[in-house]
Amino acid sequence: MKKVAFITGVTGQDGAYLSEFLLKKGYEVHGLKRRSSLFNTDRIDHLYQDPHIENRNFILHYGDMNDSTNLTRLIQEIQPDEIYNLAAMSHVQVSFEMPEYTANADGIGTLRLLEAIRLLGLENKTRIYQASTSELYGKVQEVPQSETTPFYPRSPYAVAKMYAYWITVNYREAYGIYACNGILFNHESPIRGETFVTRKITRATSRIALGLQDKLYLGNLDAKRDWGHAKDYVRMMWMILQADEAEDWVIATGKTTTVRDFVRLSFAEVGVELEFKGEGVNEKAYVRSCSNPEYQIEIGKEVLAVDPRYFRPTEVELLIGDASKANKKLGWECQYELADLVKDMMQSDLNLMKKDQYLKDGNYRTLNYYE
Ligand code: NDP
Ligand code: GDR
Repeated sequence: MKKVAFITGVTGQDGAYLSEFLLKKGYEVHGLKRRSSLFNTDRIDHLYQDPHIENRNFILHYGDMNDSTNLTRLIQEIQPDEIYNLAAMSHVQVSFEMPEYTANADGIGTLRLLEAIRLLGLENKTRIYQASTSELYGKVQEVPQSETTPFYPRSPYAVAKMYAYWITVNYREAYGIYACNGILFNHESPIRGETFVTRKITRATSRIALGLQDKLYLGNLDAKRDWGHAKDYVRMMWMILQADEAEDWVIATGKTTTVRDFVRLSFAEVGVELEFKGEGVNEKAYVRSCSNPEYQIEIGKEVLAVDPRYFRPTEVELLIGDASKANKKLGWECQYELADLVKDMMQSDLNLMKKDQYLKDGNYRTLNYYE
């Protein structure tokens, strides 16, 4: 019998990789997508199956985390063996602008799924994975951060995710539901949303190298993150739901890097060495040398400046995870190093931006949205 999975947030970075992963394992995959005025399925278009064919194994349903009746009806129809709750308003800075929406979708949204499992009497059938986050650790209490490190959330996003974390634990303890939190540290990829810092950097580096953009503006360059590759992390989501017992797990690489060093690594991929000068809001980066003749970037050119609009009201300065529990008990290990991740993202963005260069050369309009 093939297993049936229901993925909320199927159109996001992790939803797309997880769908691929589960389809390869022979699952029937159902995904929740939001109605939008334009197609929003870019990341999963290669998996799309015409609704007119029979025996599809990848099926999309309209819905929203803020709509309990919709979620309950879908779970009743799909009767999933596994639910992966990946849907969220996932941008930390945006959550300061949309705190109530974030609380509803990211916090109460999780409750809606757990309640649906209970109302439908699926406690013994349906396992659920909750996309928890290293943002729960927020203000540094201890490093590296593990399953026993106390939480101190520092944004409306993290506070909403904290509710989701505990309601998942509570439904496991109260009703015996197989419900787990994966406390995942930052994970990136070529399909990472364009406004997260890594993708913003690899896109801008590619555009600057190709002469499509002058400068990159960033916020806090000192923030340190434990960055892994999303492909490694979705494998772990599945492993978490296959374990004998429902538990909570930290997933991380155990290494941390500043935003500034991520910029350095990205520019190095196009043969550019940068020199950083100044401090705080006055910090800038200039091209010291350029060894790749394919990219004609002027020596001394200013390619990065700090813009305080990207500072957060409360910041998470340092994240570094201790995934030894998952390493030991589940045998999980990352296959990608940070250098592989940067290379993968840069190669993909250079290819994408070459399309823009082609359009620009032909006097066609290109997207100039750098947020
Ligand atoms: P993305 O932002 O790429 O994807 C989020 C998904 O949630 C999208 O499919 C989005 O739909 C959907 N979504 C947002 N709001 C709603 C809503 N109200 N109802 C239904 N769907 C909604 O996130 P990632 O793939 O990077 O992350 C997946 C999950 O893991 C998120 O919950 C995130 O908070 C969490 N997480 C991510 C980490 C990371 O480093 N990537 C680390 C730790 C946790 P649409 O495409 O229409 O916008
Ligand atoms: P984060 O990711 O907040 O860790 O949340 P993001 O890439 O947005 O920020 C990482 C760090 O970079 C600093 N930064 C900037 N960030 C953005 N987005 N844009 C900038 O211009 C910029 N300049 C500096 C930030 O201040 C921050 O310190 C991600 C999301 O995927 C969450 O959903 C997830 O839960 C956590 O990772 C783990």
